[in-house]
Amino acid sequence: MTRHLITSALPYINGVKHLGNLIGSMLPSDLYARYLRARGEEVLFICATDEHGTPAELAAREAGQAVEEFCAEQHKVQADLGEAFNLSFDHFGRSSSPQNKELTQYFGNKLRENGFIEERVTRQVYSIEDERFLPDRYVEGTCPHCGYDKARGDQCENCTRLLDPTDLLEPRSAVSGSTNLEVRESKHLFLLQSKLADEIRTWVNKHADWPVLVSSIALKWLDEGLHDRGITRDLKWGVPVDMPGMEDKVYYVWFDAPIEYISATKEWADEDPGNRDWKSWWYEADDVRYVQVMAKDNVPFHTVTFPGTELGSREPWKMVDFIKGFNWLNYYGGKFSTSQKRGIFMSDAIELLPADYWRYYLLANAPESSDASFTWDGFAGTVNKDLADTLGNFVNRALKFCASKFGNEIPEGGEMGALEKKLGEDLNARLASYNANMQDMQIRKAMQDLRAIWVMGNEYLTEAAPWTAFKTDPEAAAVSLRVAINLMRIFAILSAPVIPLTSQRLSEALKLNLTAEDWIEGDCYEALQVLPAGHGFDIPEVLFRKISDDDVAAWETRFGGAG
Ligand code: B3M
Ligand code: ZN
Repeated sequence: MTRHLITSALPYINGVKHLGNLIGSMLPSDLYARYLRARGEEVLFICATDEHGTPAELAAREAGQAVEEFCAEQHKVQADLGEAFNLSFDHFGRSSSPQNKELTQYFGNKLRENGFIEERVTRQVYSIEDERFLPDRYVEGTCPHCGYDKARGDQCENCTRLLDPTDLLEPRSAVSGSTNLEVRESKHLFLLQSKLADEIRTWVNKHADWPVLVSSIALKWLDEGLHDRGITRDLKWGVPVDMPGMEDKVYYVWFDAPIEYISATKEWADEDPGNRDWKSWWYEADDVRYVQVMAKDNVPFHTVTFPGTELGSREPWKMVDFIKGFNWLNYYGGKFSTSQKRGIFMSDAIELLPADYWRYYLLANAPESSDASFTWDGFAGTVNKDLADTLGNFVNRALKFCASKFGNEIPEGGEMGALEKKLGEDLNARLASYNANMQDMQIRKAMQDLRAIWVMGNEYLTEAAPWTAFKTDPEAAAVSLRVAINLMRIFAILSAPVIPLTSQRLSEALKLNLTAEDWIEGDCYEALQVLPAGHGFDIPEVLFRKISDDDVAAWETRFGGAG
């Protein structure tokens, strides 16, 4: 039996994540994990906060906190928001964990032993007042090409030319504004990716099933030629380099962050060592299918850099089998931005509406084949049409009508006929497509299938018309209500990976005791007959409230809309 390892790209620690981050990795990986569990598969779903690097240090400084304290607090904030959105991680770890320190140092030493790491002396800008080396992008000054006075040491945003910090005129520290800078020499570890390039390419080429978005980014990087990369930094916050003469250095955040996928698995196992084995998921793990989910900017690090680390270890570490990459979700055509606080953040979203509204909207509009744009109008349209009118309305009107005519249990009498046979066949076809799209992680297509399945509920009721049938043929009305309530059970099960909370509410209203392992296996015509006459139900509160024009106007004002 194949076991399934799923990792979501690790959200960076520097603040609450926005909806673009959510749909770029965490939510689609959760959908996939939930789906596979429902199909009875063994799943390990891992995520963590990515905590090292200069942006974390600077965010902590801005918050007036020590970086350790800042990260601990932000980790908790992100873990709580993950729970609020029902992200079903088996473990939500921290890249600052002792486990990650150990494994990062382990990989560093292995690579060095195997001749893939060498020491080189680099020249870097040092800020005397800040008492630190400045990463290139934290040196600011005037661009020598276009005169733009806020150019960064790595690139001029105005003319897009790539720069070296020493190219800048009147350079200053972006941390403090100090102009008291000098260039100092510093010794660093370099990962000799050029030596691994052929092996990495061979490995990439073995994965013909990767989405074009992913393989094209990987091949572009390989085609441009892999440069040897500095993998250490002169910072205090990070995994310390445990090599002589390197005492003041830490590993570069992009070196230790992917290793945290492994380390987080170890964190998970260390919580229950008698019952959990991290290594069997990662080492000589031939029975594991490993799927990673991420936004497109992270693809190079997962198709080239991290595989290079694994290959260079010369040990049989589990390498990724399938990568699902996403484009950007924009906010009114512009970027969501954590640093500029533009767009909608997970904390805002959950305060406005329950998780399922966002989960469904985001998955149905996932930026899969191209970038997508969030607008409040679009959001309201999807929620009102699909969730409120199609799914919610079907449930409430059928249950209410049934209760008023037959009481709060499934009515007896009558026989299923041609209409129900056709419904069973239509369901079979759609479910096959839904299963296939879920397996392939074709998220939008899967959501179209789910919506089409919901639509069958209203279409069935419209044709069967129990409200008119009741007057002349109460048995016929009883059949269609019985079938409708069984349909609700089917909806509750098939919708669970997408809208788990609503599914749970339906399960309670229909007294189903559904678990995360339930699915509709086999013939849907049979599934239409699972709940027998006499089975009791409650009428749930309205499942989804409609979003009004006033809501849209208010939220556009609050969050900034088109303007
Ligand atoms: N932390 C995502 C980002 O901040 C980055 C992902 C790491 S995955 C190992 O862009
Ligand atoms: Zn310029």
